[in-house]
Amino acid sequence: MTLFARHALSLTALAIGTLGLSACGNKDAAPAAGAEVTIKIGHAAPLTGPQAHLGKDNENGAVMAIDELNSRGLSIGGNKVKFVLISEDDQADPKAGTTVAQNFVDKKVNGVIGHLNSGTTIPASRIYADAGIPQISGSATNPTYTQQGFKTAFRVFANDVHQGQALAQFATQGLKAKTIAIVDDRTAYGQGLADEFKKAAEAGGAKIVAQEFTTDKATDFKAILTKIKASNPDVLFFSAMDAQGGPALKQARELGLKSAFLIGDGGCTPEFIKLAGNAAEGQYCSLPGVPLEKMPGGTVFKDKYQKRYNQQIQLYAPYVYDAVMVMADSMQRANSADPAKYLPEIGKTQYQGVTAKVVFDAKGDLASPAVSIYQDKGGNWTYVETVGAAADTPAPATKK
Ligand code: ABU
Repeated sequence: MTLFARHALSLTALAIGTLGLSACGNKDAAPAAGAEVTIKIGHAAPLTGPQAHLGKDNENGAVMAIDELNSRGLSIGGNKVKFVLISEDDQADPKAGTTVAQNFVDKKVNGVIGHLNSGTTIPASRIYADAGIPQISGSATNPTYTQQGFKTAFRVFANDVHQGQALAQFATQGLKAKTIAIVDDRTAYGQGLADEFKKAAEAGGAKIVAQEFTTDKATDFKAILTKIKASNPDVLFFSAMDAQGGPALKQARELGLKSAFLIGDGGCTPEFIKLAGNAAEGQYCSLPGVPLEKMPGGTVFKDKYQKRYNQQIQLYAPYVYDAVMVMADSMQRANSADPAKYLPEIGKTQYQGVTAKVVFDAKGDLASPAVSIYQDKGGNWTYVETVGAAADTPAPATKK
């Protein structure tokens, strides 16, 4: 039993009693020809705490993919396969993330989807790399994740070099900001994105007039916002998740801070607008990729998601869905779910996903990432523009 809540996942995880079995009751034995084989996919995200709504959204995307794969009745390596999702709560905590990762290794999962946060994804990635287990994140954006030289690390989402540049370009050219204040939450995501944004904003001619720090647990931002108000910046870039960004924007307006408010993907959610209330009107966020409506399978996915879960997509569900599909596609091309056999196929991926055509560069990042900017209009994030190309068909560059 782990320290973390295990989430039994409707139809998909009901086979959890067979998770240690390669096939039909023979633990770790080679499956008999024609036997059904279980393929274990680990999924990690915060399923409790202030980011639980995002973790659940990721999990929902993974469950949809797993159920769809199972409905296809696939055979791999001559055996009928059943995909099972093992979803664990890493609490968005780096230490808990490594415990979850070790747990997945001990369970001999065939691959891992996640983690959600850069702060958990990066330390966990070393554990997966050491164990040779492929990992695809649909949401972690800190560039370090794919810069460590691990053959096992991939993501189906633009990283924060691209996102920081897109945000800075929008601030300096779109909003014509000359003075900018930055707040970050000191997580791998918040700090990393703030660093990339700052570099690009300064290169674009803006002056950073204030820089303050918070945490991913904070709820009261009035002290740092009061300091920022004194410098009266054109733009406040708040590099944190929605649980902090929404209340911070609300408090900024209560204090009379009038700067345009800009937040990255962690705040580009319906939850942010709910938390910020009327203060969100007219403010901006960025999100890797193109709007759901412009994605190849976005509208169909959105309808299926809303029908199944009776709620809006929060953020990353379509990317996590694609991450599972890319992993399964690689297994099919390798004709094996053995990590050592299908890992080389991931780097050669040319998969037409819901979100984009997924093609990786030599590091395991998307070869041709895009980032879009949105503005809250009437309580909805409304598309403004896309910076960068949506992935088309560049030549795949396999990890060496
Ligand atoms: N990309 C924002 C949320 C996940 C992360 O920590 O990277």
